[in-house]
Amino acid sequence: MNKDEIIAELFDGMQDLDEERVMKAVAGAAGSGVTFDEAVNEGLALGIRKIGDRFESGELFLPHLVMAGDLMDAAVEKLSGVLSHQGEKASTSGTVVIGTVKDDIHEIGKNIVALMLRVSGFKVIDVGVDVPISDFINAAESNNARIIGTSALLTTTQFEQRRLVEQLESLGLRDKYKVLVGGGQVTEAWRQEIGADGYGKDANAAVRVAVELVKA
Ligand code: B12
Repeated sequence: MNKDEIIAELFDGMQDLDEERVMKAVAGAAGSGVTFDEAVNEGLALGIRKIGDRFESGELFLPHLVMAGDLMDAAVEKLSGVLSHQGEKASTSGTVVIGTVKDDIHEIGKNIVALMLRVSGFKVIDVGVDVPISDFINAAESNNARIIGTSALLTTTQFEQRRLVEQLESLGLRDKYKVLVGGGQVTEAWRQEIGADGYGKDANAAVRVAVELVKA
């Protein structure tokens, strides 16, 4: 399969929750010319978003989301071994604390961002999912981090990203850290509204913005 066919297979296989098809495309990715970022962002991630849309419209149910999550995890894990990551290298090494905010257990996107930051030269402290703001700050303080990144996939949990900025301000720590936000419905407009420093629409953008933030 060539690059376009691999991307199409990853997309279709994911949106059909067809594990065999996805894994066959993953195995064929090496040597096809597809990059890790293209396979994830243009193939798998677009496919899993279709699953989300069909869940929202009532056509699919929670077990389908769970299956989609597991399939995405397995595919990304295998792809990361098969393909090399092509991204901007951070010239200054910096530590990033990253996690998914409280009451939110979505971790696939956060894991991809963490992986891409690592291969781009950052030290990454992944604090996991369903993480209270205080834990992000404690991890940043004890690891001498430069950036705190939060992922939020639910409209209801996005507000935790605002709370991080407020909490840092009230502790007198706002200038010490660059705050990076991302996840499903998060936008540049939201970043501006809450006064965060950077927004990444996908893992590539996350790395690019993180590199700029450590330079600043
Ligand atoms: C898989 C999935 C699940 C899985 C997650 C498994 C796992 N291990 O993570 C499970 C089954 C657990 C799940 C549960 C639920 N889910 Co869900 N889920 C999804 C789904 C289909 C895919 C999410 C995903 O992995 N996308 C792929 C990744 C690659 O994309 P991403 O997360 O956006 O990440 C990229 C960027 O956003 C960015 N990024 C991400 N994080 C960060 C962080 C930083 C710092 C930066 C810079 C960038 C960045 O880079 C990433 C890589 O490119 C989405 C649909 C969708 N449109 O996203 C629904 C979706 C997010 N879920 C939804 C809902 C409603 C739920 C549930 C409430 C369902 C229920 N009734 O129980 C629960 C909530 C559980 C909880 N408390 O968190 C809704 C949210 C609606 C809303 N606006 O609030 C969505 C949008 C589906 C829908 N259309 O209705 N879900």
